[in-house]
Amino acid sequence: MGPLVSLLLLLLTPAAVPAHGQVHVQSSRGDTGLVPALRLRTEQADNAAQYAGYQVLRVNVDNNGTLDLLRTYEDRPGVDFWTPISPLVPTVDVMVSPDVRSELTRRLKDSGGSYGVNIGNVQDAIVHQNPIPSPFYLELLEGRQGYQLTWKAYHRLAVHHQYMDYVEHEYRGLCSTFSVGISTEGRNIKGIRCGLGEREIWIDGGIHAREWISPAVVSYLVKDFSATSYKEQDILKAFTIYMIPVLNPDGYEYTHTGRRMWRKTRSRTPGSSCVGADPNRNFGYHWGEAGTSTNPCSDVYPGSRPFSEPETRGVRDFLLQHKNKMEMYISFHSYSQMLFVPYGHGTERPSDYDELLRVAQKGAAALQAAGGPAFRVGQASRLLYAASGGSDDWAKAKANIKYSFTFELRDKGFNGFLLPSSLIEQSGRETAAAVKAMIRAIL
Ligand code: 0X9
Ligand code: ZN
Repeated sequence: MGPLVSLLLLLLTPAAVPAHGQVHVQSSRGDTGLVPALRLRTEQADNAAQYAGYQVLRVNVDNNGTLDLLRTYEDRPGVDFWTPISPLVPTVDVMVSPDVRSELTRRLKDSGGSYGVNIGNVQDAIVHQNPIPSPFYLELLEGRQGYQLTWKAYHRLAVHHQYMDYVEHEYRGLCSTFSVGISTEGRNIKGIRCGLGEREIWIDGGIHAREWISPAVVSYLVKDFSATSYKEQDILKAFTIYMIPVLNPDGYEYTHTGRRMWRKTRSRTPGSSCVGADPNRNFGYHWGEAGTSTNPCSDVYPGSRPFSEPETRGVRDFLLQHKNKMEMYISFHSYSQMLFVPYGHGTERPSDYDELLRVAQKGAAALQAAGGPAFRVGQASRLLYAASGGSDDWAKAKANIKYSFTFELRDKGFNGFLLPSSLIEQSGRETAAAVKAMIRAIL
């Protein structure tokens, strides 16, 4: 088959593509019988099976009684809050085991509370999020030179790293790889810089392990600033853009092979059997205040001290070295469809808040103009909840980066962290439009 024919077929094939460099043969265990036409990755099927019978509920919190009731479920086994218990929002999304589900729904009914079901079958949703493509498409990808990354599937860390190596090789003189260190479990915290300019911009994804759309979208930005860089010459002449798709590589790999809903790093805490710290609570500005828990088992445990995690130390050291050149910091999370402006630890605002808001609003407008949904713009502490020790606040207050933002990407909870891989491409397209509009707003 000639390369042109292959390319044409690639473009025409609607199926998703593999999450690995090598092809995974369908396992008999992967054949659940529930979804006969679907092919599963072995590790994905094992991972999903842990969530058998789990549901994601959307609880209405229009009264304080319900908020208090939900608080009694914090840090309980079989309970995972997907959105924070906050008086600022009308609903809370919570994933529950079958046991907790019966208890919680009964108590809600008894107390006059109400809820809906966002995801009726979490196991199924995990399986459907990232299907293996057809054998025909796999064969085509096998024959592809250079890299296996696509924007039709969620990929493992090695595939993200392979893509950056490919971009460095293919766009020599424009892009080159870099590292901000090694994770707790020994993985490279790898990034790629593209651009020829003196001025600098930082973009990171995958701080939170389970928010898979984030690394996928950052790798889409890498593509935009390399493969189609001719369209972005104004940006790339003025700026060098540093991009790290997977800032928490240990957590990210664990979501593929261990627990799909893992959020934190994978560091060991002395004196506790619980693992990991929330990297977005671990930065050294207002560390350990609002929105954190001293319980090492909590998903918002900020670590034993500021910058206890090698992943956050890597960002700190790099950004401090670039203090005088770095002008914009953007961190990608999911989900909620919001774009945050500092500060998030509390409701105080920086003196240049209006200017930051102007740039963020340009981003949200461009995102919508590119066919995306509406994103709310404002402070996390006013739109969602106050949370301290975040990377965005630290970048603004301590690393002196004027324009600091956090995106909460798609969706609004219909799929939550289990956003289907078929939505990666559109998310990438609309988010890239937002980022480029924000950069052009400060050109
Ligand atoms: O809580 C977080 O870290 C972010 N939301 S998420 O659901 N992805 O976990 C929001 C962080 C906003 N920034 C600050 N609070 N500083
Ligand atoms: Zn997050």
